[in-house]
Amino acid sequence: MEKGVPRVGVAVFLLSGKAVLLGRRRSSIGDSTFALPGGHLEFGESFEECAARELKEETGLDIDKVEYLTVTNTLFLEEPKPSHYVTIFMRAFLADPNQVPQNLEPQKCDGWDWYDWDNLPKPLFWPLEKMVQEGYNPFPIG
Ligand code: 8DG
Ligand code: MG
Ligand code: MG
Repeated sequence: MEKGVPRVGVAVFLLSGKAVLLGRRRSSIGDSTFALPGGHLEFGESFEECAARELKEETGLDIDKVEYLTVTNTLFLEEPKPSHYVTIFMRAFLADPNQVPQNLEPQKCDGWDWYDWDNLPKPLFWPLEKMVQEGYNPFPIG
């Protein structure tokens, strides 16, 4: 196996009511599975800046109340291109609740939609599926 270096991903739980924004990936990693918006941390960025930039690039949405939730250390060895990600998970809300997601990178995603946390689509991107199975909940308490 050709070894690269670990990379930093930032994934965003964008929440609206009981729902979360997901899109079906078109990628060498997790192709055709439903995943959170997000991408790679760029040089000099804060996690919050990366979250806001990726959301804007991928969905056109402006986000608000961006905060850190958790981190994972994940090996994608079964993928066409084996890779290793340290992924920072952030939570955010819509800056304007009337804004509608657009599919601005159709080569990377089939489209964005809201899914109730109690009724998530299948198959989820496996790292996300694992978090859900372990009982992870991104919603604020109370
Ligand atoms: P970029 O060129 O826009 O910077 O990157 P991207 O094409 O948008 O990257 P990405 O694959 O969407 O996200 C980077 C990595 O983050 C991804 O390959 C693996 C990791 N990652 C997880 N979970 C999730 C998730 O739920 N969604 C996203 N988008 N990435 C995730 O570990
Ligand atoms: Mg991106
Ligand atoms: Mg992405």
